[in-house]
Amino acid sequence: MSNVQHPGGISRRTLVKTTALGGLALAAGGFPLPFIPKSLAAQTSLPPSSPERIIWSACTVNCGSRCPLRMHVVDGEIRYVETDNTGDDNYDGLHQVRACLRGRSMRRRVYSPDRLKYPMKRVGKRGEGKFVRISWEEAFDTLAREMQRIIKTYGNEAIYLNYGTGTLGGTMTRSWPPGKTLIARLMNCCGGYLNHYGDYSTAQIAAGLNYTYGGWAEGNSPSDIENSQLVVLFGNNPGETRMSGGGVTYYLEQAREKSNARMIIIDPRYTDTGAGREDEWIPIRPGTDAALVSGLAWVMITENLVDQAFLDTYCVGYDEKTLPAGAPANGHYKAYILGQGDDGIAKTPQWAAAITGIPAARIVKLAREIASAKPAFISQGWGPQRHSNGELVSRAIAMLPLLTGNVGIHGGNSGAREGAYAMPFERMPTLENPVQASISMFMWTDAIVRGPEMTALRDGVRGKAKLDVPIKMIWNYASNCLINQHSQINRTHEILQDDNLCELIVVIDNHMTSSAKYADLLLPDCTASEQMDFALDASCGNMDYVIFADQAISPRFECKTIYEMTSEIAKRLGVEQQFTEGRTQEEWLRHLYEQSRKALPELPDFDTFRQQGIFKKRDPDGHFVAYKAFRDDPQANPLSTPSGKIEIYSSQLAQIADSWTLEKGDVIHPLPVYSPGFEHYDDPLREKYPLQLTGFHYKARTHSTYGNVDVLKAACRQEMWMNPIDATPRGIVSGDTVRIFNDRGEVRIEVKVTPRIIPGVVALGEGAWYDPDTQGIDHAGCINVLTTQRPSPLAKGNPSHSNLVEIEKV
Ligand SMILES: Nc1nc2c(c(=O)[nH]1)N[C@H]1C(S)=C(S)[C@@H](COP(=O)(O)OP(=O)(O)OC[C@H]3O[C@@H](n4cnc5c(=O)[nH]c(N)nc54)[C@H](O)[C@@H]3O)O[C@H]1N2
Ligand SMILES: Nc1nc2c(c(=O)[nH]1)N[C@H]1C(S)=C(S)[C@@H](COP(=O)(O)OP(=O)(O)OC[C@H]3O[C@@H](n4cnc5c(=O)[nH]c(N)nc54)[C@H](O)[C@@H]3O)O[C@H]1N2
Ligand code: SF4
Ligand SMILES: [Mo]
Repeated sequence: MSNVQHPGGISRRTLVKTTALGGLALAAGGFPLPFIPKSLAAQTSLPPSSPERIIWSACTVNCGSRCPLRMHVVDGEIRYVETDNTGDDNYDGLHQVRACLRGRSMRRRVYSPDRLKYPMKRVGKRGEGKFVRISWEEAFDTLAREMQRIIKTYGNEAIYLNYGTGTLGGTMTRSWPPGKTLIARLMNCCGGYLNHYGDYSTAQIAAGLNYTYGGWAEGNSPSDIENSQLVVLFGNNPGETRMSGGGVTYYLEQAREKSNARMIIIDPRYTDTGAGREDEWIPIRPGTDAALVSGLAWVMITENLVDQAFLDTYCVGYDEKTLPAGAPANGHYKAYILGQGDDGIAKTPQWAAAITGIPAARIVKLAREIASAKPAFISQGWGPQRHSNGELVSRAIAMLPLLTGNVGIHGGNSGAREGAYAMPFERMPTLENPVQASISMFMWTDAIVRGPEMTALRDGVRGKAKLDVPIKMIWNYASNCLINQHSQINRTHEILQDDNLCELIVVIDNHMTSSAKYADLLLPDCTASEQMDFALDASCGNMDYVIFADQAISPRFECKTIYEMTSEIAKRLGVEQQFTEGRTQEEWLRHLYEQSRKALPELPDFDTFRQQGIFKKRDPDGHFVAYKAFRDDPQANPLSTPSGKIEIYSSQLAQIADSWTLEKGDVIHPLPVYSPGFEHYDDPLREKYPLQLTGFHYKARTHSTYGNVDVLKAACRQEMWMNPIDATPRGIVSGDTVRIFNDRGEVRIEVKVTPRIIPGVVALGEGAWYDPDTQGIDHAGCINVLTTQRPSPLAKGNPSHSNLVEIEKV
């Protein structure tokens, strides 16, 4: 079954030619027509009294891209939205950064009926969504008073800044990481807050590859694929997750046009990144990539295809020669693969086939293909690591470029996700947090219920041996992680409903989201269209840019900017001068801009930039090559790992494995071994819940943001993917409504029966707007009703893609 063909069997070259810029229905390129209201299409008929102004703005959501929007404003209202029109459309020049259809639908988000209009306070039970309108004065006074009470009663450690990425691309409005937000700046003026580490995106890979490479694992820029012979993507779907004309999907295809690199996609789903452009799709069971890699390694080792000189020079623990002191005999990787280690199992292709669902012959062929293509760009998205065994998976996938010596060279990669060139641009200073303690971003519900029981060695508390107090107040800024985006919604609901536990929840958002319904104080924020900011943070290739996101319209209703809100609260807490330093929002932006110009002298003056809207700069080094300095001279440029080398065997992990208290079944291991994790393909729980449910990031939304835009919902329906082999015996056909359920809850949604998914697995795009009925059954297709709060072993991260469920036709 592993050779499931992609639909149509069209050669990718044909498709690439006909679909510039990624060629996706929702990708960049011109597609504005259906979204211009009919009455506005004829701009030429505007009365002379209301001249049209075109204002540069931006889409600042967390999609990994970042796009400029040009707002056409008439009579103080956005009439329609266009995107970058600067420069030429030359890939080798300062190419255009074209927004996807989400960004182009921004008008519908700004003018949505879901917009929060006034400050409100809760009146019903928490989570019921019953509020009354209050004045801003009352909101600020209450907030300041309650915050002081909580600090006095419990200390600053009881105040938590929840994860929220709704506007992480802003400078003043930046909502993540927590320590870089205006909320953090405010809290740091008043004694600090409980911080978090890690993120829902990359918890497991960041923790895992930290032990391999030391720190965040870098990747070559995707533009460097023009030097590659082969591209191997493990659970990496830039066609859907890096969608704009400035994003990875554009680089990937343009660079492959130059190098003619083959592309192999390893994913349980046939993704839009493939869509005819790939050379092969290899479907794999979720959570089993480490087994596939082990099988590939067995072939490479036994057929003498490994780059022994690279492993000897740059790595620790491949074989006995470089095994660190203190490691057990035969504790090295080669012994593990050949069956000479602890478990005594040879990781043959047959062994791997039984676990992954990929035929042994295909594994042998793939090993030879990868080993013989020099150089090869081997990368992983973040789907494979968003699992219960994700730390091990991420390290295992990184073994392939190590075994083949592809790290630190042009056309190669580290096995991590693609990297990018980044300009030095100044960000808002947020001061120091006096509170040392931090928790994994995934563990906040536990910190509400049992904070003082949470320790470093069991729950991953950092900065301290244990927490002293539970979370008593939450700032939830630009976040739907109170409910929608956090795992196990029914459990979270129970915890939040009890306002004796967490005593104050402040939500600052644009829309009445499911998280907003859990606010005690609900504060309406301006959108990017209603204020001035700079937009940054695109994960792209070898061209970086910054966008002047100007104010296009005045704030809607009574909305205020986050800077105004935090300044007003600072005033009430007696720290206004320290917080504002006497500057308005525009004065801060002018100040930061002048500082940025010192590092980037080619930046035009502020007013020219404002007119020009976007400033782009190409990487002066051509392409970013991860770990190039280390490869060129490992003595002069050691890594930040304890050995200074790439650690295949990590003594630090061996020590953690010995000292941490772990749940039954949790594995932390010094080597990148295969361990199935929990809720896996071979779990005894499959008797009850036989199907693996995996999530994915969906083109219809950025998480939940844009999830209320009608035209996007219509264009890309929320539906559960299911293979005919699983659907037929259940009497299910496309378009049926199905129950997806496990012990944690139930979701009802339409099904799409398709060979684009491996049998035994169903998939649901994450981020749909949670819509429970009176029995708690969700009717929107919100996957977090079904996901678990159990954290992954090392990162204490979200295993969002590891779930077992059963499906029935309604
Ligand atoms: N099951 C499952 N769950 C997941 C994931 C998964 O793969 N599967 N993915 C996880 C990942 S990787 C992430 S990053 C998180 C993302 O989770 P979140 O960071 O919560 O992202 P969004 O859902 O986009 O919600 C952002 C919120 O910001 C609001 N917002 C947008 N713009 C603005 C603004 O200008 N001002 C203010 N104040 N608010 C604004 C939106 O209305 C929305 O409520 O979800 C995680 N949850
Ligand atoms: N349109 C859109 N773009 C986005 C986002 C969004 O919500 N919408 N979110 C943004 C954010 S914050 C993030 S963190 C990134 C997320 O980027 P990723 O984490 O890379 O995205 P996912 O869709 O979760 O996973 C990528 C692929 O991995 C596959 N996969 C799942 N499990 C496995 C496995 O065990 N093995 C293998 N080989 N593949 C597996 C999935 O089917 C999917 O196709 O995307 C960003 N871009
Ligand atoms: S959602 Fe992402 S790709 Fe789409 S317009 Fe916004 S920043 Fe660009
Ligand atoms: Mo993310």
